Amino acid sequence: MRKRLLTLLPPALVALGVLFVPLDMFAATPVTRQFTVQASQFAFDPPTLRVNRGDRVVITLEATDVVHGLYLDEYDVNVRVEPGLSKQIEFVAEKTGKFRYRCSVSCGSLHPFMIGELVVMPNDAFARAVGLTLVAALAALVYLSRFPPGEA
Ligand SMILES: [Cu+2]
Repeated sequence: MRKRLLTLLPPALVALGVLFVPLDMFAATPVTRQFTVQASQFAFDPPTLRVNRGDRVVITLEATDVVHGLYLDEYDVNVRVEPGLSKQIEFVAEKTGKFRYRCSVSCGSLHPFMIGELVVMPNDAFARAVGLTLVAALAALVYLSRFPPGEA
């Protein structure tokens, strides 16, 4: 029984490595993500922007009714846009997490609720998932070759 467990130890260690070692070289290549966000009383459309870490984010902000703004503290973004016009915002999403952005111009009674969300995903989740699957498959092969089913 102990021998069987020992057989699984090396692949388990490799699996931990796959999970936690920084894998920058396997990370998805950063791309430019373009969004057009329409600001109107009292919402952003679309309300959620999803990108991967390292992506260059280009947001074209349009105001459809009155003057609005877009304020995203963590990325040092704060712009104001006149109705009928648009403004471009550009930054590199180097921090992962969920970040709220809000309207920075008092645009009416529900202005405090005019909120959107930027979601920055770690860009190596897919590479790690593939790596783990391969390690698990290898471990199963090694285990079965040493302890074929049916043998005591
Ligand atoms: Cu507003």
